[in-house]
Amino acid sequence: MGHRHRLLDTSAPARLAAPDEGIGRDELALATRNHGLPLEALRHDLTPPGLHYVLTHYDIPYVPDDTPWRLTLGGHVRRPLRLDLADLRAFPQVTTRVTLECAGNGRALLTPRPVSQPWLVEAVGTAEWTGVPLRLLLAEAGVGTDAVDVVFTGADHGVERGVQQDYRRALPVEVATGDDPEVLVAYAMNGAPLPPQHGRPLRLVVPGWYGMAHVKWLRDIAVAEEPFRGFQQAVAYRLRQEPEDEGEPVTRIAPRALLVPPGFPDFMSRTRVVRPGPVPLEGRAWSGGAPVTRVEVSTDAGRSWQEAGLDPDGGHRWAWRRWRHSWTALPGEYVLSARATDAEGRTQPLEPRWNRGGFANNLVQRVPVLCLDAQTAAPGADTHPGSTRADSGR
Ligand SMILES: Nc1nc2c(c(=O)[nH]1)N[C@H]1C(S)=C(S)[C@@H](COP(=O)(O)O)O[C@H]1N2
Ligand SMILES: [Mo]
Repeated sequence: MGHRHRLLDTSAPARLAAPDEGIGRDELALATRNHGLPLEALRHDLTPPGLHYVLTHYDIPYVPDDTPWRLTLGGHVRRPLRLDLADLRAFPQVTTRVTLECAGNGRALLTPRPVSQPWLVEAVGTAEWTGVPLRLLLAEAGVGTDAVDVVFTGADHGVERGVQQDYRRALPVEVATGDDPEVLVAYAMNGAPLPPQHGRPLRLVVPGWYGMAHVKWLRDIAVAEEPFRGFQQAVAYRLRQEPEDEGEPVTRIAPRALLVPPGFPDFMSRTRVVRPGPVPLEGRAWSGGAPVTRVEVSTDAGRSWQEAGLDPDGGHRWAWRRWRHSWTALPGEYVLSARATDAEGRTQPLEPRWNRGGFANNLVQRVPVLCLDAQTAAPGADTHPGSTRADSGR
């Protein structure tokens, strides 16, 4: 399955930040390459191009439009395949609306902070992905009866904690050949060819699973008769308390609800400012394990909760659902939160659940809000809200 060299001595565990260590230059460099969804864009059913979050471990491969692309499908199969984009388009085509979330979403809210891409809560987006069901390609190739894993390789290459590698991840053969969820080899996003940062020209889409499974720039699929032990499977993306733990693999997306932050923001703190009176609250909720069945809202930092209304899912099982709640704001300071629960009773914690990689932290969001009294809240240009909290620098 390709070669792997060690550039450095060992694959050191990912670093944890020291108790008072701020975000460093290396984390800042990752954060400027890998951007999140601006939370106000939660208003869109489908995330507009460019506002969907992006996470890329190494470099975005340069794939000009006229580049011939071959997807190979081999390993333990009866008939190895070599497919170009026209071959893939000749297979039945499926379009699925999918909410994608990075497994590291929420990482920077953990203490101690695992040093990596420092997401707060914004590593999410929803798109319509069009492509070929993976199970049809595997059926065409004929999967051996002793198959265990199906391994997906991207065209990007890098070195991570001393291990040089192509980005590579596997799915259990039952998931790869199953139809719930229907895994796609996708060639379009929102009806257009994939943008470079989202995997042009081909990517895997695994509805309900965290982002790391959705291999971009997909160039090879290999059926394996032994469990895949590559870096992104056996070293990264495992829930561990100690570096030497074997850990549980990160798989499906834990439930999460997010609010569209109401009112208007303070430039530096991003504290929200609202005027007294009715403040409609809305947001999105999703879960990769089972459909979201309940969203609750709190305006007092999680001390009390009220039931929010859930919009119909519109038949989009794998996409986020809109929720709404009406709130009447009185002058004062608030912390708003929303909490999702799914059909199997999974919900979101009020205290973070820590693990070394900072994965699957679905801690409830906290949105600080300042409601001004009616006088200071008068709208206008260059008025001074009268509170130091809302009076930003530029
Ligand atoms: N080839 C390749 N595929 C990849 C990655 C990568 O670095 N290389 N990153 C993964 C991770 S960790 C995430 S969260 C998603 C992000 O997908 P997006 O950038 O389209 O939102 O892609 C996944 N697929
Ligand atoms: Mo990710």
